[in-house]
Amino acid sequence: MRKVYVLLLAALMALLSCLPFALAEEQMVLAGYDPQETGHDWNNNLFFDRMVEKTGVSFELRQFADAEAWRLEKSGWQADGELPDAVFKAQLSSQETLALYERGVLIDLKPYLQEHAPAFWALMQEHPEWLRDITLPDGAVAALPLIDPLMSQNAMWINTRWLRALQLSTPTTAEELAEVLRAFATKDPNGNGRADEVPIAFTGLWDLRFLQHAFGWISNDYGVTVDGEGRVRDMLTSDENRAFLTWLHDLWTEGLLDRTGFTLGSTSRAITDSKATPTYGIVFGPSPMNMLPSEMAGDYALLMPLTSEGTQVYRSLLGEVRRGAFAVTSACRDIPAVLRWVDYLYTEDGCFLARSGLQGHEYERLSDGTWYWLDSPEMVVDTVMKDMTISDGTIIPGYTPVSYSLSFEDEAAKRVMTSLVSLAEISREAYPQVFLTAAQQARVAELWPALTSYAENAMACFVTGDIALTDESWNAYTARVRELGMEELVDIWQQAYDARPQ
Ligand SMILES: [Ca+2]
Repeated sequence: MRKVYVLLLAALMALLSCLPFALAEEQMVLAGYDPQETGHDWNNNLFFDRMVEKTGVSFELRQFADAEAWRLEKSGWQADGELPDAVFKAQLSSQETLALYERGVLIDLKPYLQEHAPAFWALMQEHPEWLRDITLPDGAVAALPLIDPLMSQNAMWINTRWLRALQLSTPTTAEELAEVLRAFATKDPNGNGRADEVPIAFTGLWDLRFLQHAFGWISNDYGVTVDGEGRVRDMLTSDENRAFLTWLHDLWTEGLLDRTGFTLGSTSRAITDSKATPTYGIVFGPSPMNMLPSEMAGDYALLMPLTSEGTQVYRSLLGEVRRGAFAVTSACRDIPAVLRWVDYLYTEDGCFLARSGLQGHEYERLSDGTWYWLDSPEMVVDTVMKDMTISDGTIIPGYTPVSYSLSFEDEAAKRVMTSLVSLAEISREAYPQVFLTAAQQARVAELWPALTSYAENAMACFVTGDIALTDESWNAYTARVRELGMEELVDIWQQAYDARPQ
């Protein structure tokens, strides 16, 4: 009898010990896209284990490593179908966010944020403009972003060694810039006895557009800007643009702009040989290191935006908010838990955990806040970025405080970051991030390709002089741009702008 009892007890114990496994099967599902190239394998990446320790929330992880498979997965989601509880590294376009929210797949997180995502909510209170960027026209918040005040920027980097060699001061206006470029072109600042200097290296109108600021205005890649009264303006056909293109043509005629600027891509322009003679006066990019070997890059300093009639402005390439990084579905079994998990990434500790791993394991911090990797650079690339951190590849939800970027021990990186902080203070988006309706999106997709292809080509021809810029040619250009639908596009951008929450 006693033996039977023991057996029963053993069976009961076995049953009980199975319980955690049974519960484990009920784990919430976190799905997302992290491409193969990052080397991330979510089920073997320490980030997720450490997040369990920090937040007490664990997930069954469902990683998609193929972009097309992930896109198809998202497009197939229906409110009554099988859904993950939440999506991380979601790479949701604004159209996907809106469509999934409208079909009831993504839920409005707004009512939960204050209570269940206090770190995120505090940031939104401090920066209402960030909240506005992620808020749908009906007031809902369907996806959480990455917030990084030092988002990738297209800055101007000027060769300070040349400035010193020619005893020139840093230019502060368009006129002074032209003077400096002339000196670069004619006075052999690299000292090799040849006129091989390229005063401004650039790639297409895309780079040159960043010089519009020298005349007190900026525009986005759709050729529009928002004025002080909230009116969207077509800058492609504006008098300002005509004056700007005329100025560029003068620079071109004087040989101050890279002759290959309209024909070669940026990779073929980059100097990779550290022993090469420096030939570039000004380069564009997020850092001089994109175009120059590190030995040379140290000579290049950020050229602060030029001033025009007292106005100093610069176009922010991406703003401070990258949308669509995280969302919660209508199938979510525990919204507060999911938000507690993601909220950790909006704290400084969470930023470090996602990007640098764990203090004492992957990185260490000095008392002044400076942090450094404990492993060699090779180890960081080969192992830490793959297996201990998650920020590589698709954007993560979270907040990257400026202090994080500024406190990395590398001197060259610190110099670049410090410069970018000053630039960020002056920069703003020419047109904010909006949510277009499906109909608006379709119309833009219909009109824009032909319009931009025509306009970019015509403007490049005005710069090079292949088309002389006269009243007649300008009128023909503006007429064609309007004919291709610019006014309708401006209306769409205006409607989308007006639909933003106040
Ligand atoms: Ca030279």
